[in-house]
Amino acid sequence: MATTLISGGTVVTATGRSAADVLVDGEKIAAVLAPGSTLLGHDLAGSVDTVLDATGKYVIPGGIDAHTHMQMPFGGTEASDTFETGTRAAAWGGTTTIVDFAIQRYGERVMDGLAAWHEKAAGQCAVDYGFHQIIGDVNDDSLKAMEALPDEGVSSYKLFMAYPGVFYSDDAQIYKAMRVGAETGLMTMMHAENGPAIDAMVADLLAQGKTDPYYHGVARAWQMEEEATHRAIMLANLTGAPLYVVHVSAKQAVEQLAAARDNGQNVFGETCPQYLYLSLEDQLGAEGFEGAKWVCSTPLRSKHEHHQDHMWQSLRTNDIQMVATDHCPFCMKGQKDMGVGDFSKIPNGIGSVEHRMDLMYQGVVDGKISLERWVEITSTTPARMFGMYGTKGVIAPGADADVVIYDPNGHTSIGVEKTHHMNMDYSAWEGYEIEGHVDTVMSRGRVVVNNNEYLGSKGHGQYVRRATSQYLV
Ligand code: DUC
Ligand code: ZN
Ligand code: ZN
Repeated sequence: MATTLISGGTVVTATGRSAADVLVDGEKIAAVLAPGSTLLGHDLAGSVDTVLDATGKYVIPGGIDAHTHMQMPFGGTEASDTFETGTRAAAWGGTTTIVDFAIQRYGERVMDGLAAWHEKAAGQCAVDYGFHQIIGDVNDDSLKAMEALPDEGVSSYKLFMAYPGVFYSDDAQIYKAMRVGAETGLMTMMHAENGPAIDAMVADLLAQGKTDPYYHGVARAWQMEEEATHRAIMLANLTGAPLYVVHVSAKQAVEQLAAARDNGQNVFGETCPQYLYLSLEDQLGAEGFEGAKWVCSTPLRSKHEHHQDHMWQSLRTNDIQMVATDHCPFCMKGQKDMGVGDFSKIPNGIGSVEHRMDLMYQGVVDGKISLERWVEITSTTPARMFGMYGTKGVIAPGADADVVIYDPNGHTSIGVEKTHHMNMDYSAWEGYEIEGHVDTVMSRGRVVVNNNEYLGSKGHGQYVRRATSQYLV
């Protein structure tokens, strides 16, 4: 087994930072040592196969993006990143594990959906991957199948309160699924927006001739998110299901989660970089059809209502526990442009899997979060939340050697022609300048990115069988 010493860096974990060398043996971290340690009297650096110099840099556990949709069929098309291109872009950005969503569509069986997603991903991925299970048709058969998900290494499932006629579950279905989820030890993930009311408002806006991308944000008002979040919390309270609300964007939804947590309920919230940096006015309201680039759901919120500042604050105070991307990219040409003249036909989603670690590191530079919190919300909490901790999410002996060397003195310019490796014809983050740089990325002991060179390969990434969430009580 090849050995590597990552020497001279500052190891940063969710709980602190220290000068330390990291010894990697094969696919695993073998030791975290005082700088310059010796092995049986020998200089360690002289005894290993490879030395990676991390002097002046941070050594962190690889990022975990717990919310992606590679090649997801959606909105009359399919997300433009495949498992191959999307995980390669993830690697470029210091993300060494993704958790994607296997889909059971209406009329299909759950395990057939899961098998189909295994088929799409197997042999394609550059970094490791796991699956959550979308239950798009809650019925007796799918409720039974949910009980078997832990045996498949799937410890979480997702329901939608939005998208009637596609993935939508009504309250009775949510209640039934949550009961099974609670008994089975699954984390219930929820897309919390009031879909039927949104669809009625979309029809009203279109009838008034309001067809621009901006109106996507108007129709999916914060009230729609707050109401659904509250309803999900109440149903979780009733059934005893632990609840994880995905892509939280409205400060009122955060307040619902915070109140429930203060009340002792086991609920959690995830946000995404777009809800921290971007807004209804500046992006969705861009000239002409440009706003389509940022059509995603939940939508970008008004900067005048200060949702973005509140979201950063919620990350600091742990009212929101982690950051994923909801990576669901579509190209402008041939995909987003299906919605010219009708915003409701624009495929929902933006791509960020490559930039999450950088965008959140900029939050450290800007004084919004601490260095340790950066690691916690991008790697350690996702690992704990979704049953991977110990193997992933930490720099410690026995963990997978998923390691990123991050240079705080480096620089990253984001743009479709610059650092972009996602399969998209635009960047939602065009022009963003990051005061830091992903220098080296190791995935299970193999260097997959080094000094702006890709060294990984399709098929290196393995399926991660996930255990029960550490946040279940
Ligand atoms: N929201 C998106 O923007 N895209 C995929 C699905 C979702 O809920
Ligand atoms: Zn969603
Ligand atoms: Zn999603």
